[in-house]
Amino acid sequence: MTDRLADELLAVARPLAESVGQHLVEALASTRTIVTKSTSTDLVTEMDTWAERTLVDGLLAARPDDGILGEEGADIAGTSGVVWSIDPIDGTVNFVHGMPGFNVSMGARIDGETVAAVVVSPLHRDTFTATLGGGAARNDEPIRCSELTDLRRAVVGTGFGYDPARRRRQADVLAAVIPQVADVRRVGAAALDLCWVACGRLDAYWEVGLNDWDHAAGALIATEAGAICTDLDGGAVTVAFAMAAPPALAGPLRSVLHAADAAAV
Ligand code: LIP
Repeated sequence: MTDRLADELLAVARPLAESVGQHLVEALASTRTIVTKSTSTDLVTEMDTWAERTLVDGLLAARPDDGILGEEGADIAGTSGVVWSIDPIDGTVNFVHGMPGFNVSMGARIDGETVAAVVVSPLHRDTFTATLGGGAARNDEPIRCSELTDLRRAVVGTGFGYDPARRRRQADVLAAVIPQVADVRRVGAAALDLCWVACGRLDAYWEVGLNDWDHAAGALIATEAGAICTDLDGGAVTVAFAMAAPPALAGPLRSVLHAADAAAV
């Protein structure tokens, strides 16, 4: 993989994500069809499907041989060796409620490793980008994660899945963690949680049960901003467990989450 290829991939994805993000803002006030997916709280709107189709069409127009995996069903194998993992609206519940935090997330992988990433949060006017080894940026300004060293002063993000039984267990973990940190935030969009760790708005983040498209782009952005992104045992982020923290907080947070049996939810 050349740096040039990662830059080219980002140059394809960024305008697509920014243009879709702008359309989502314009669609916020209009009536929309809302249906449910895995559970009654897992929502999908006609804008999720429109956004995914627009991103897929744009990617295939620029790079017809790439593979694409998308939250709303895109599943194209491709032949180029580049596979995109896209979430057309990460944080659909935020979108439905007209709250900031919904975002467009696109990560390009080669041999399973994300090499280029963009996350656009249009209501915050934020475009987060990264390329592997090339650093991370917010609106073209380089970003770094928090320099905090004391977990007790950390504002930590987390999220909840859509399955009610899992949510109950996640609430138990939250109850164990919250006395040991400064505060907790539930942004409602995993890609943005990771980007907020990248730029220091959040000191750290953890979540169980993400999908690939939730973390494909954000984990590269956080890593390139200096954060440690791992599963609970220090391995690669997976759909089973994701955490992101500055180097000084990663160990202490991992210990707290281990003690709370956070991976078992
Ligand atoms: C959502 C995440 C959210 C997480 C949910 C879900 P969606 O993505 O970003 O933070 O807690 O489980 O995965 O469904 O809005 O694209």
